[in-house]
Amino acid sequence: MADYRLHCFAESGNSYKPALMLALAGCAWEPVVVDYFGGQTRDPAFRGQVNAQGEAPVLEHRGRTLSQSGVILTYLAEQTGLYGPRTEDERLEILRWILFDNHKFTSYFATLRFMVGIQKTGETPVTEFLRARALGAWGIVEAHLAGRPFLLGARPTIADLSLAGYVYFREETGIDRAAFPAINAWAERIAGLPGWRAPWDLLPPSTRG
Ligand SMILES: N[C@@H](CCC(=O)N[C@@H](CS)C(=O)NCC(=O)O)C(=O)O
Repeated sequence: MADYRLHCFAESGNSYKPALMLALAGCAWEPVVVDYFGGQTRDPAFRGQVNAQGEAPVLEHRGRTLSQSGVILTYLAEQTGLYGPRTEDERLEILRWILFDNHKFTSYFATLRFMVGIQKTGETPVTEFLRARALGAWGIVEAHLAGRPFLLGARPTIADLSLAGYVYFREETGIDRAAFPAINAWAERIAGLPGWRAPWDLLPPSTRG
């Protein structure tokens, strides 16, 4: 049996974050598909037995059950000794970027992608609001990455794996990705790391109900 079990699904960039870490670290792991589109995250059984917060990803390891991709990435960095901080300043800088990612960089973009690219809602005041917020967050990351190869500088960390969760998806969002050359170059650098695989090659898809 694999050492790590990850409750996840391929359309979920938040699931991709720890899956990518497991792949890059060469860990023995197995996916447990979450049937998100079938409503599993809203099922009381899932909330009671897997994650009371009603979300993927969830990691099981040696009797521990962890949720929140930032927590899981932190745990995996500690377990593997890879992609983690080497100093207290780096620990705080990684935390800073992971919080920014969860609040703004991932969350606005992921919700916009879900509405426009997956649910096909068409343009609404909500999608206009989300796009403006996503563009603001992407602009901040673009400016930061214009001066360095990875978020903390010369080497990749779990902060990069967190922010990279959604950048490989190409569903329609109404955002011109060519306007973000530093983010695109950074995504290519991450894709060049040994063991890298795209989300759809790493994770099982949820069914579409
Ligand atoms: N901050 C969380 C976000 C997790 C999240 O939003 N997961 C989505 C899939 S990408 C989910 O399971 N949503 C369930 C729902 O809203 O019912 C993390 O980083 O793990």
